[in-house]
Amino acid sequence: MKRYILFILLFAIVFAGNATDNKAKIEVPLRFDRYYSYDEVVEALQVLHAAYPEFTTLDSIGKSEEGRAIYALTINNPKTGDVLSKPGVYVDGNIHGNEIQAGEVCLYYANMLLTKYGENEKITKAVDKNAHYIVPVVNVDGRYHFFKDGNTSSSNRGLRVPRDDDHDGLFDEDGPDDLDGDGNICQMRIKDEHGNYKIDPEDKRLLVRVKPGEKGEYSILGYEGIDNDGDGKFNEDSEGYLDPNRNWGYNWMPPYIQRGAGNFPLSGTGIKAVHEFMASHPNIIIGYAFHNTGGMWLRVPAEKSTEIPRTDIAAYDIIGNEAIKITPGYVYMPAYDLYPTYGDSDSHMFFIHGAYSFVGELFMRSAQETYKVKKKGETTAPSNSREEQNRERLKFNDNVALGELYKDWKPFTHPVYGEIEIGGWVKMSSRLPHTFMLPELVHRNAAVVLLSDEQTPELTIEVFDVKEIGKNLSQVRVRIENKKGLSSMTAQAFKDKLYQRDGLKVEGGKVVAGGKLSDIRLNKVSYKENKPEVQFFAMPGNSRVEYQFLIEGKGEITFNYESQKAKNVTTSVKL
Ligand SMILES: [Ca+2]
Ligand SMILES: [Ca+2]
Ligand SMILES: [Ca+2]
Ligand SMILES: [Ca+2]
Ligand SMILES: [Zn+2]
Repeated sequence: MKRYILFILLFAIVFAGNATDNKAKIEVPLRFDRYYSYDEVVEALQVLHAAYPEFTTLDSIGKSEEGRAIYALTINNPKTGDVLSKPGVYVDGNIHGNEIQAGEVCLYYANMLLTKYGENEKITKAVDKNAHYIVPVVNVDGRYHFFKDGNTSSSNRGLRVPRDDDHDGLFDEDGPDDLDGDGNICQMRIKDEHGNYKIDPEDKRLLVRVKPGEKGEYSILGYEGIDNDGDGKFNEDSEGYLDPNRNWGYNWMPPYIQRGAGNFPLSGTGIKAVHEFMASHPNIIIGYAFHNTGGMWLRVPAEKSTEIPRTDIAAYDIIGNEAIKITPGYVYMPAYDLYPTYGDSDSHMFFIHGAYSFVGELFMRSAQETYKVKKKGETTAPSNSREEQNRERLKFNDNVALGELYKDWKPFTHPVYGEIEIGGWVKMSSRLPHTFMLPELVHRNAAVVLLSDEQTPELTIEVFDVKEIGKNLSQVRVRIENKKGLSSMTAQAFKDKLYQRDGLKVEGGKVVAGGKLSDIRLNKVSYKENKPEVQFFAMPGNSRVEYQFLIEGKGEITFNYESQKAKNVTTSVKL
């Protein structure tokens, strides 16, 4: 008897141990066959930083409305230069609380750079060449609550700034309620012979609409929930809503023009923190904001009437046109083609911080929705009716996703409706790939960021011709090249004088005249009228320019091309 009790006790201890320790240990390399909760993302960043202290800085750059820390991981090889001296590549994700795989893309990118450094040539070059700034989770409260609370796949997107949606004087008083406590907000349905739905004869878990004159079996009551404030309406005022991707500084519009904009730009505490982080890293030359869903690479403008210089579009195209091949099925287009937005992060990055900016809309629903066979000779499977698509999606759930995407209908006694049923698609069922598909998604999208690392400017400078043309007077020709696709400064930033323009400075001797060699064969030079020792110009992608200077005096003359975003280059000549 005693042994029996001891055995039970031991069993209880082991079991309790397991129950409290259900969190997987987070180690380097990170895993991408699962999703990390907010706390786990923080831990993942900490273990990466601990494993590569010489290459990484981990900063808490600000706090959310609920006081959670927003982390930025900086990856830089100090042996190849100071972090601010290199073209900066910025990557963030999960600004919408439910778009969690965006965080995984960022973590994967960081993990890839650090774990493959020294082993893989491309990665080694990217780490040595660029400064990498990674903010995996912008909406930290959103990620926390998406895991912890009952949600649908598209709820819990905004910031935790209370708002009285139904103007009853109460704030966020009636959100959806996870009645069965399974972590999902599913659907409620009730038996009803006058209802518009009946059981799908082909799959009894689904409902189909009745035809005119046909007898119904069910009515759909909507999302799981009760009337928390007893006003006769269900779930009419849920958390927020402040859309963090409508709260940025460029072209912000108030809420009566655009819902969710917030009371003023950067009113979200975390949004302001991220803006300040970008501002304090003026070397950021390209930025990615990852979202879901739809399979898209979006560039500026976000609103059709805004004009973007042609040369900037050409630079975007170099990456965009390649990105759609790296991520099959994605499209590349201006953001306004999807719908116009104001105060979005990509416009903010481009117009305020002078960086090329992409939105990566991760994941195509069709990837896990369709479960159909192409007939011989067909290039794509035929598109089916909505009902047929639901059946296919459910087959995908059953036979590929191990049944994890859909909850069978279960009876529930509702305080108002009485006997109902709860069931349907769970929060992880759409907008997110099933975890077995996650590794491919994160890799392909991180590969696009890697491609833009390669396209950040690589400048060279040389003195290629020196002639003595008079007593104590020399003619010196300098050539600067940019061998990569992105300009050292966007044409927009140059035009707007967003910051000190890139340019060439001559030091040493007295520069009598200087200017661009507009035709080297005909010796044509456009001399600058004043201060010829300073010439302002950007180095566009894949470009080469020659400058000519007439210099009085002898000694060492240096030529510095200085750029806020590209790495400075310098050369000198002895006259
Ligand atoms: Ca209210
Ligand atoms: Ca539930
Ligand atoms: Ca209510
Ligand atoms: Ca409710
Ligand atoms: Zn989004």
